[in-house]
Amino acid sequence: LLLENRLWQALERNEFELYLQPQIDLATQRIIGAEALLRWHHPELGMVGPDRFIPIAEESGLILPLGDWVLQRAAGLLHAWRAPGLAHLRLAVNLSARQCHGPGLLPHLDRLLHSHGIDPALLELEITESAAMQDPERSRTLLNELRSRGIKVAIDDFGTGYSSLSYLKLFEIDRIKIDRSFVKDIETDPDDAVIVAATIALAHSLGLEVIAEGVETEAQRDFLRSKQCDEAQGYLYAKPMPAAQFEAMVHQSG
Ligand code: G
Ligand code: G
Ligand code: MN
Ligand code: NA
Repeated sequence: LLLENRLWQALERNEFELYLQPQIDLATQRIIGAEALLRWHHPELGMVGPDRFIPIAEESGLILPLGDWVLQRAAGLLHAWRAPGLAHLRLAVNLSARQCHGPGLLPHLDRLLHSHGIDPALLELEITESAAMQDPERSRTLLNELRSRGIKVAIDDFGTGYSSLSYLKLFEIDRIKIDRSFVKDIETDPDDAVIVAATIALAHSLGLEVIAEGVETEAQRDFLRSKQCDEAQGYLYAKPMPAAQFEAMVHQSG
């Protein structure tokens, strides 16, 4: 309850920050973009991760203004990235279930893209299987609306839901994110290796791109590259970091 009260004030007090985790093209090893991951600088507790406050924000409804704030901050970053050396970068933003199913999302996105002069193809929205499956018909409509605007759509935590394959059949999407629970034991568990390889092949044959999450070792990276996985994200490359640090990293690597 204490955390919930503080959470409502946190938005007004500007205590949230978007950290960015680089996403790497496995063929070229170049940074092609980032996933935005929310952080809360709590005055007493220090840095609080989203696992602790997103569920509370969902429950209390704060997720709607908070989600709007995240999108606004993301649009600000994409606007700033029109600068030399950054203009190719894509930014992926997580959407919560309530955000997906509320009425305000599309008008908010339209306003932001227009006012910030953003190429919609540089914005990617990540939706988990479980969020989309809460209301498949509405999700289908939403994803079609997003894609008709040129916004990219990725399925987050792919493989952890109860109906991953029907998801692929139901929804128009651009990319799947292989959950890190499958990547973790890719070298030691033959089942995981087979699942990941088959998922990449399946996605490609459906015309989808694939990013692997939670890549921590060179052996994992090499396996994924040998299976033609398109992109990777994980501690092997970098942990989530403040935007200025991410931008410096892109400039250095370019
Ligand atoms: O950064 P970290 O790995 O601790 O994130 C944990 C979880 O919190 C991730 O699964 C991610 O999907 C979720 N998360 C992070 N940032 C956001 C956000 O801005 N909005 C929503 N809805 N979820 C987020
Ligand atoms: O949206 P999603 O739930 O997938 O959020 C990604 C989360 O995974 C973030 O909280 C991020 O901090 C975490 N993460 C990113 N890369 C790695 C990694 O290589 N290993 C582990 N254990 N966690 C990671
Ligand atoms: Mn995500
Ligand atoms: Na994930």
